Amino acid sequence: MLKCLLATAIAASLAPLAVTAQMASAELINTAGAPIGTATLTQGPNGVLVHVKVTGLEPGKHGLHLHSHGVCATEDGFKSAAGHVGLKEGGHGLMNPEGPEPGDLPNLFVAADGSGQMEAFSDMLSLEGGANGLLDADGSSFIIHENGDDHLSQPIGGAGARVACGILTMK
Ligand SMILES: [Cu+2]
Repeated sequence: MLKCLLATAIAASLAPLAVTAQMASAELINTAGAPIGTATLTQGPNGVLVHVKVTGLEPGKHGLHLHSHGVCATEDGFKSAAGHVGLKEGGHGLMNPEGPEPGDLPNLFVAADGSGQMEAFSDMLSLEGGANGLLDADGSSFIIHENGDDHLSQPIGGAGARVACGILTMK
């Protein structure tokens, strides 16, 4: 009987995790429209876990942000993805005393063979609901920039052109 109760208690304590773990993902494309990787976001109880995996990018550091429109148009160099999620004048950068903007993320590091990965956690984001819900009416997109983000310069940390984009959709 006790064993049975324990098993039930363990099952009950594990169940909410399985039920509430919402996931969203974005298929990343380069400026030629070719697929180069995937970004995955998992909603946790106090924030969002971000995982990005790419191939075929220039080696080195690349700025990585969530932009406020779920649009990836190669014709305009991904400009129609608009600015960062939670854009705030003068507020860009993880190391900025006036920041960061919720869409700001740590850099993605790409190896000599063009492959790269990063994982990060943000308590300023949520998939749905809240001021910075990513899957709102106009959606959101992942943007990878040409250069690293210095986490301080305005408005995008000196990260340069947009070299990859992916529209976030619920999994
Ligand atoms: Cu950006």
